[in-house]
Amino acid sequence: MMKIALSLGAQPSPLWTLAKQCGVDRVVGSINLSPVPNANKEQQPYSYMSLARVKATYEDWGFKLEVIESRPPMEKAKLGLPGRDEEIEVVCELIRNMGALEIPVWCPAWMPILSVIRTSATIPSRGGARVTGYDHEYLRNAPPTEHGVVTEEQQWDNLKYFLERVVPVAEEANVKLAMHPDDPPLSPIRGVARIMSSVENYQKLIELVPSPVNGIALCQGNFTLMTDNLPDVIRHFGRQEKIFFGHFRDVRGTPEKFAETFHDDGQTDMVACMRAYREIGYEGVFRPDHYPRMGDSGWRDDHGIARLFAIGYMKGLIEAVYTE
Ligand SMILES: [Mn+2]
Repeated sequence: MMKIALSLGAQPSPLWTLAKQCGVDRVVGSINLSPVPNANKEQQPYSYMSLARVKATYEDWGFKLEVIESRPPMEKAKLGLPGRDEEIEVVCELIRNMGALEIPVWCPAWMPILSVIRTSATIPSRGGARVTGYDHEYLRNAPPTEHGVVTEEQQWDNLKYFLERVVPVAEEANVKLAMHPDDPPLSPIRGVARIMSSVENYQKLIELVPSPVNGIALCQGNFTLMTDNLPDVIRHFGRQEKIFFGHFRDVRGTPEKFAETFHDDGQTDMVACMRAYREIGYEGVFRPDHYPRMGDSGWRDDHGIARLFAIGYMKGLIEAVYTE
């Protein structure tokens, strides 16, 4: 059965209490993994001891640390620049330590330079809630980045170089690699290729360096923009045992123009998706993500109440689908 996890920062907060009260027992670790200058190896955030303390703190509140979604700097690796081997060594160190601590999944992403792009965080949604979105029209005349044209071919070369070094370490550590899609799944943007943007390219990813640990984070908000039949895509990768983690969320629109939505208000058949996860025997965690900003304008509660809505929706859907 799919299990619900929440992304929670490594310091206890009122949200931890709310999550527990909603019956969430699993977390996706959100940790700053940037190397600390002038610190010794033991003091780095990806050291065994640092990660052990994070895991122990979650467990003090009754949370099992299922996934680490934070990433150390990987920009040189993504661009194939000098210094990439040092970045890759940090990634390998993180994965070895996760394995030793039995943290089963790491979620990398491969979006050089531009990362996740939104053109607005204040799009009006239901009842005055505000959501984020992307409209490529605003980037039509955007200048190229300082890196000029970055081709898909270069990106595949750099990703292959990265995976050839990281996958054997992950196999040894028994840590699964769940690659998050490009957000938006659109390529190129401002001259920069974004290769994790199509179902075909995801198949290419898992065949690039074949391994039981080389797989997918099925972020529904991105994948639903790559296909008009997300349940089929879930079955396609599920049959290959390649879905290791996911984000349970929805959008309305196209890769060129979309807005985030509440779970019950998007374009995707969420019930059919949940049935697909049941059919493939998915046993890992999913977390909700990209919550609408609820409440009156100006009222900030760090998305606490929208998370509660998302958890309730997911719990109800899981219970309905897994008992029918
Ligand atoms: Mn996502």
